[in-house]
Amino acid sequence: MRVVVLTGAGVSAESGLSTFRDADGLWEGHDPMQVATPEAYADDPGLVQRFYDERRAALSRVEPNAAHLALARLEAALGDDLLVVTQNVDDLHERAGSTRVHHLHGRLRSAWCTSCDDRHEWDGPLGDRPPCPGCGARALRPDIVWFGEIPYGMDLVERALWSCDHFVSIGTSGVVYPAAAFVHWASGRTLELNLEPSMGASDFAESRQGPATHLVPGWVDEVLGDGGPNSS
Ligand code: BJW
Repeated sequence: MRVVVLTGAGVSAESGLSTFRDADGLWEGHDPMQVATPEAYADDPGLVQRFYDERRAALSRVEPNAAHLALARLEAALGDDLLVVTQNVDDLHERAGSTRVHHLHGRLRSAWCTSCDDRHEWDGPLGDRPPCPGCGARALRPDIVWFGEIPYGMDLVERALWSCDHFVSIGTSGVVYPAAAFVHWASGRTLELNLEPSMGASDFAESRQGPATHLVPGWVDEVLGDGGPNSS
């Protein structure tokens, strides 16, 4: 049984990380959607770096929740037959124990040097323009996919979707492409788990509403008890 799980900001909300489009989604009076573009970075790199420096620092103050842990439990049972594709730039899936995680929109704890094109694991701020550990240029930017940029690893994601038996979308509003289209590319049964019906809820074979910390452990129990590798 091959399973592809897509996660969005809602899966990390109960860990204390803000979503993008819910009521508290503003930052210093700026809409995050206006900050997450290459044009915004070119206009005011300091502002954009502060936005991501603050979010990178916040990672050390939060912990994975029951939804992240349930997905790690699913990987322990399914192994290579599970792929978690996350739009999130946090590291809560990994800290919960998941290893088969693909970050479609990049990672906060990675810095990309626009001079030498290398990427480096990064925990501190970038706003003070530290030199690239590889080439020394002061050209490090957040390793984040902004609007108008190409998401990472689309080949891998497409292949996984075309051959999956189950596609489950968790905690995403379904307004940002290409992730919003994955439900149409998935070959298997489709299920949405979200606090409220997303924009594309009617495209899924089934849609369940509630907090991720409740819905995801329940769904994992179902998969492992019915048709999972432990069932006869
Ligand atoms: C809970 C919960 C709880 C809350 N439990 N649930 C016109 C038409 C179509 C497309 C386009 C268009 N114009 C431009 C485009 C393309 C554009 C796009 O989609 N724009 C739309 C706004 C229309 N997309 C792009 O530019 C992408 N690139 C691209 O398309 O390249 C072309 C290409 C594609 C493929 C192959 C080859 C070429 C890039 C998109 C980059 C997105 N980047 C961001 C910011 C960077 C990351 C960061 O800073 O963190 O990524 S935007 C932001 O939105 C972030 C997120 O990953 C992404 C999705 O948000 P998400 O996760 O869904 O969060 P929310 O807040 O929207 O929703 C949270 C949900 O959780 C809600 O539904 C809540 O109800 C729920 N929830 N608590 C369960 N406890």
